Amino acid sequence: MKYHLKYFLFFNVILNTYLLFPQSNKIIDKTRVIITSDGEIDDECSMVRFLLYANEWDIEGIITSSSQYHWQGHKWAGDDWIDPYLKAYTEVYPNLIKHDKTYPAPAYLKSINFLGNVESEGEMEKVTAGSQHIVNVLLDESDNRPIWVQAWGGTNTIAKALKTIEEEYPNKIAYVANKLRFFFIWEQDNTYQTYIRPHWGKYNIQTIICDQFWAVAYQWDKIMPENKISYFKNDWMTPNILENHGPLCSLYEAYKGGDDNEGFRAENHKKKGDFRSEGDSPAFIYTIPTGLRSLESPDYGGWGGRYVKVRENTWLDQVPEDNYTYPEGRWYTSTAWGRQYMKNIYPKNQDLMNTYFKPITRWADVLQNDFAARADWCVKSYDEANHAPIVKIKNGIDLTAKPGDKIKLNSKGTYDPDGNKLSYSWWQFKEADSYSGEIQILNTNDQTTKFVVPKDAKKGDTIHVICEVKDDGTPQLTRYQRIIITVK
Ligand SMILES: [Ca+2]
Ligand SMILES: [Ca+2]
Ligand SMILES: [Ca+2]
Repeated sequence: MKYHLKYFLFFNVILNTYLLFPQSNKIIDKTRVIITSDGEIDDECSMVRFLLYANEWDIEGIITSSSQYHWQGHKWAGDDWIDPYLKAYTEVYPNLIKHDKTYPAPAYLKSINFLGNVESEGEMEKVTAGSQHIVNVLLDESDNRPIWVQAWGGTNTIAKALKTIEEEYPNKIAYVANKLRFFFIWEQDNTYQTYIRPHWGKYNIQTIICDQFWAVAYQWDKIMPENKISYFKNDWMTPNILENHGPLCSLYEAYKGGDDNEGFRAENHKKKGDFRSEGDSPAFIYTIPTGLRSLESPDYGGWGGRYVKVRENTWLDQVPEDNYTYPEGRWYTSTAWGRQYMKNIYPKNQDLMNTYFKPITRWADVLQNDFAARADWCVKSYDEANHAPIVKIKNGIDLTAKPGDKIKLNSKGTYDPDGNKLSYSWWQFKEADSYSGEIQILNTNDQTTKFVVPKDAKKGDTIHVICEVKDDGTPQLTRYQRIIITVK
């Protein structure tokens, strides 16, 4: 049965791809990503997790950049810091493809790994292999799909690529802008403000600048709620990730204990083997397909957080204070709300802190279990490991309805590739929908559910309902389908 489902799914993907895009030989439904990273120790942790999810995207570039914290010669991990991670990926790749044949070949990942602008903070004068690769990908008109360009460090290499396009291919600017989606972990240098925003701002590029990443950065132990913190402790990290999961997970730089960690505030209650930091991971976690449809709008919310529009097409973290004024310029260590809170206000007003980081912490247990499953994929056979449920909704996922209408939702057809028993939970994503009230969902733990569109819902209001499905495998895995009902 397991194999039937696997091959059924595989052929379905091939068939759908062929039917929808017969001119292409690519698997079309993957999200395209380029990552740029400054090689900080927590980028190294993020790199392990990123590579475990390499099957989820068309990875178009892995580029080393600088930042206000790191550049060549200054707290620098080395121009080739990624090499050991790609080497370890090469070693676990034969096992990873037992779980998904679409993991990219190691040689391919090496071929798109380049050194970008790294000589100093914010350097964007020189054409580098990294900046030029980004130029080439963005100008390639054989693939017009959007591309999520992520800054795990400074935005300078991205800025240099855009400057090259502006200067040498001015007639392609609009074409390139139309493909671009930005996800920055802070503005870790000044180049977004000094170059990208003034020169490319008018093209309305969707730009997420994230501060809520602090939930999974160095201060996770202050921010994670009590019921989720165990997933970041040695007792969980060591057996699930650090030990007996192959050479890639062995590279994961967990907290070593003592004061040997540059840039890390050693605290007595952190133990050897504890999670250290993955401040940049939200940039790619946001693009993992989970059924939450987070790529459709930054305010939908998903594993990588939830963001609100503060100007033009720029999305920042939702600050839980009335009359808060976002800074006009950079959103970074000196201005971002979460950083300021952790520095100046913590441990006071923790209800505000909990609200601010909830868009990430709410998923933290699920996210860690998913990570553990991927770690298993490095060493276990298909039958020994767990794989996430596939959630299907029979009624469609974009519905329209009038106030007073009865909505029935049916998730029959949802299945687990391992044949695990599934449990269901239907809930309203109140933060994400524009309807201000609450709907009464019936049979919240059945495969089918129903509710009435409230009488006070206005034309144009949206109601977001999540069908959340958990398997009973080890570790337990969760997937979703978001259904959006628009009131007519
Ligand atoms: Ca970084
Ligand atoms: Ca499963
Ligand atoms: Ca709402």
